[in-house]
Amino acid sequence: MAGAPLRALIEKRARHLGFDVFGIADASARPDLPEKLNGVLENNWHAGMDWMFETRKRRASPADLWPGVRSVIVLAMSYAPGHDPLPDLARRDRGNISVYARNRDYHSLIKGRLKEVAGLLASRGNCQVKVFVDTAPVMEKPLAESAGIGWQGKNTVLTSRRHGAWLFLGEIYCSIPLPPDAEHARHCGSCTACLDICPTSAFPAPYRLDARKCLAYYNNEHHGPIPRAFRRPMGNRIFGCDDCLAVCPWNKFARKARQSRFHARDELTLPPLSHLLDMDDARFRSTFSGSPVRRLGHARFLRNTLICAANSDDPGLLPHVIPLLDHPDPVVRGSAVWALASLAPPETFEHLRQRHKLLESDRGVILEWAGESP
Ligand code: B12
Ligand code: SF4
Ligand code: SF4
Repeated sequence: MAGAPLRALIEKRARHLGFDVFGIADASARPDLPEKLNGVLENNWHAGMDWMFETRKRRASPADLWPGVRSVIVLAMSYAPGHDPLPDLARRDRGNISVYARNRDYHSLIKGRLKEVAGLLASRGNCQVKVFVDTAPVMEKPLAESAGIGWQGKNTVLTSRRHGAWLFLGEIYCSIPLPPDAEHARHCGSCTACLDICPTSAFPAPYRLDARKCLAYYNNEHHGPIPRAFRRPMGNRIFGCDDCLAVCPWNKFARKARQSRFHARDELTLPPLSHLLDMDDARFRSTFSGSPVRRLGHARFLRNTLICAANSDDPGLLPHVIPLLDHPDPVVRGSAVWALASLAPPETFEHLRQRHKLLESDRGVILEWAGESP
């Protein structure tokens, strides 16, 4: 089987498996990507994500990743929340987990189903296939644009007229030519809502993002202390950031995600910061089992939660912060000092600083965190 009948067969199976959008791009559809990716790397907009530099050649060109590829099938699932998440930012005593991480990790769900579609394609099309979701060196958004699934908005996110900004992407690379879709036109017009709302001005220009200024980079990808300039803007975002997605006017056409595994779990919807600070490693692992938050690890999770505690301006959190001054990880201890300095009156802060031996032994780290020169 080949051509249009093969395409119709795999599209039908994909939709049956819960994919909301399906499109095909020719593997050579984006000769512009090497130059664009190099431009991003030369400007250091990839921040500490060195893997983007290391894999740049095969990332920007499907044929460099796999010389046998002829077509790229892009599939997407909606994770639309069915409500506006922006008001959640005002709940300063709560931890705000971005919409995509409030339930199951999408990687395993999407990958399993992509493999099923790919298996059918391989057997009926008598071809070779490879499947990718997120972590492979593939530029998923521009390929999705070429496959007619949507367009990259000014926030760089793949946006759809039907599903707004709330789509997870996955791809099947395949070794035979399949009838491609037309590239999707851009529908941002004169709108600049996503650029205007960004709390850290992370867009150097429309359609370009400087990850060195993006909160989703700091609270998700970054290791080490959160740089001081980004602590206040982090607000209550303990994981990810949705502002530049949530504000997009195209979301008004999005229906709540069909996949119940992407619907927010109650415990992951604005949990109290006090509960999160009290979690030990075992409790952290069981609460976030299966969620992308678990990939952070307990120490980085505490780091983020302490920064949000500092931003809560609620001294009632101090009893939950103080035990973390003795945490074995210096980044957690430093974040606890930052929270303490923000929440405690100066005399309490001074008293604790003198009492805690760890504060002395980590003097350099701690003073830097507390806002003084070591
Ligand atoms: C690295 C990464 C990040 C980084 C960098 C984000 C970024 N915009 O690149 C960080 C950690 C910040 C991040 C955050 C998020 N991410 Co992310 N991330 C990725 C990842 C792994 C790679 C993306 C990539 O290649 N970036 C490199 C840049 C160079 O790619 P690009 O944005 O397409 O580059 C374009 C522009 O630079 C532009 N450009 C460059 N030069 C020029 C010049 C001119 C003249 C013009 C016009 C344009 C232009 O053109 C390039 C090509 O189109 C992908 C998965 C994947 N393998 O693709 C997920 C992915 C992009 N992330 C995803 C998600 C869900 C998010 C978050 C929403 C999570 C959250 N809520 O916190 C945020 C969104 C933040 C945002 N505004 O982008 C989804 C997005 C789905 C979608 N609908 O688009 C993806 C596709 C994962 C998936 N499989 O679903 N992410
Ligand atoms: S995810 Fe948040 S911080 Fe990052 S670009 Fe969008 S609005 Fe700005
Ligand atoms: S908010 Fe406006 S500019 Fe940004 S992606 Fe949506 S339509 Fe485009």
